[in-house]
Amino acid sequence: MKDSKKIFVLTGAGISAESGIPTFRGKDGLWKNYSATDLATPEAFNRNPELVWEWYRWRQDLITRAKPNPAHFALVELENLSESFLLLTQNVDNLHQCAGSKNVLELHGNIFRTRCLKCGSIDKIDNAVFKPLPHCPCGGLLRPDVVWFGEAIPYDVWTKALKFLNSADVAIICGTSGVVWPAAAIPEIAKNCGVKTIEINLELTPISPIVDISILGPAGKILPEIVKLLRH
Ligand code: BV8
Ligand code: ZN
Repeated sequence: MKDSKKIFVLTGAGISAESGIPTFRGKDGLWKNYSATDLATPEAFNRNPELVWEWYRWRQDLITRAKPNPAHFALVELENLSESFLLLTQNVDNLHQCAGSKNVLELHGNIFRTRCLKCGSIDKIDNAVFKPLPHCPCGGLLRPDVVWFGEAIPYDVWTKALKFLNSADVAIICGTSGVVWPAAAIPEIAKNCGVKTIEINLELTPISPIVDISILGPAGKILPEIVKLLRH
């Protein structure tokens, strides 16, 4: 990384685990025995918007009480140390932005934003009219401004990310299990662009055979160490 000018980073739920945000895998990933793939779908919302909103309100509350951890702050410093830097996150928790990261692209949206099903306006959850479900001033029902399973990811975000990745020197893939698509395609794309790829995860993942280096350990320890080495 020492002589790398252009740094691309992809993060997943694992980078927020040390902030107390449950990841999506294993027992962590269950809420009232529902998995994310059960609730984070347009079908689930049409079937039972109360249940889906109850889940998102629970997560919003949990995230509001959480703080960015040393992994988030290390990426802020890496951005400041880099000539060119882009952070693509699958996380909807806004913790990168809270930590001070600037060049952040949200691939799956943001849990603190809403979208009106009637007029389409995007706004902050705080501006919602709760009757008791969150509604828009136009009277329309609001949904979280996130990408649900079966829904297209934001095209502009994807093309911007791939354009940057195409000429990056290094790609860091941190805290993702590499099972949700199309984000899971990033390591292979990086490899095909001749970009050096580094994975940081507590354990080996389907991404590990693809990347150049897999560093196993908590992101909150590994990323600050990497940045410390780059400072000199
Ligand atoms: C789409 C927002 C089509 C909502 C999310 C190809 C093959 C198979 C399936 C598909 C395919 N193509 C599409 C699909 C379907 C689907 C998909 O991928 N399904 C999976 C489950 C098989 N993909 C979609 O539906 C996508 N849309 O394809 O649309 C289309 C195209 C055009 C037009 C119309 C439609 C949309 C996917 C986005 C879904 N939304 N989130 C919300 O959050 O409420 S996904 C959500 O789950 C997160 O955003 C994140 O992306 C994902 C969880 O994955 P991770 O972040 O990796 O987290 P996970 O818990 O899995 O793993 C954590 C990792 O961290 C672990 O490895 C762990 O070891 C590690 N870790 C833990 N602690 C630490 C750590 N590492 C370091 N330090 C630590 N301390
Ligand atoms: Zn509206």
